[in-house]
Amino acid sequence: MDADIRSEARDAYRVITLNRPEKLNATTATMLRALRRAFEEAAADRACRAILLTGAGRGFCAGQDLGAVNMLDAANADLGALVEELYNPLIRLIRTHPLPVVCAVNGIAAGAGANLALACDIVLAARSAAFVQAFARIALIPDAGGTWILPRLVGDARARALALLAEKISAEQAAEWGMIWRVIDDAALMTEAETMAAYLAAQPTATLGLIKRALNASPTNDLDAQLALERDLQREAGRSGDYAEGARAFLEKRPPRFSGRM
Ligand code: T3D
Repeated sequence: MDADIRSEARDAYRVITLNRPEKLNATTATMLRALRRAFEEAAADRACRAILLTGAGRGFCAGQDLGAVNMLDAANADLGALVEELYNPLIRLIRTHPLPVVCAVNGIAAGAGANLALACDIVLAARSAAFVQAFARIALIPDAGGTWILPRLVGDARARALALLAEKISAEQAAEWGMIWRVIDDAALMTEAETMAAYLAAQPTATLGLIKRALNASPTNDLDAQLALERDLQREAGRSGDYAEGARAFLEKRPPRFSGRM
């Protein structure tokens, strides 16, 4: 594993840590490739049933490392190619990942770093953390899925102001607006995030993957298409051993023991 990314296996989940703390975990091509590999490896590991993403040091991620782009040559740089090769596959991978992905935003999340966090399924943030769509400050547009996910999370008016003004907002404001799930006191963030990852890792993993599929399809489906999709996915879920176990455990008044498989 590349030094810029740490991937640590716990009992049934992995903790993936962005690891360039001296640069607030600003991303480089090497780091983004390693991050993608870490998510792919987690998907291929049958023992892994959840992922926790966080950052080392005082920041979560300051977005693209602006020092890694040759600024003198910036006018000729094809940032579209960079986005296509490095950011887009990563955001798609996280959104469609078969495992639930929790993000513990331990500090500032700026630019693509903010949108990387928002691509995760459940976002927890330290009380001292903040989010900034920093792009317009350097004459770029929000990428890493920002223009897709922001209006869906906070509505058009807030998404426009966040993107055009590039103002920093606190974790508490982000939670109040529904941009993230919950704010946690700084000292408790990682304990709570690991507890959540461990909880998710003991749930019916394959069914959680189906839930993600249904939610991912929702923004582009009309009601009829979504109802049809729910029927199909529920058919799959209903045939799983975990459904039988969940129903049996309920009737027997005991906690379920989910295998995580279909
Ligand atoms: O390739 C492309 O450009 C296309 C893709 C673009 C995707 C993007 O993400 S564009 C947006 C890029 N990110 C930014 O514009 C954010 C830049 N950083 C900041 O605005 C501030 O650093 C923060 C608001 C994130 C945090 O501020 P603060 O005061 O807490 O920390 P700081 O002192 O500014 O930063 C600490 C160090 O990290 C500092 O290094 P030094 O002086 O101690 O050696 C700073 O230069 C470095 N750093 C922070 N962000 C970046 C960075 N170095 C390189 N790239 C960064 N993005």
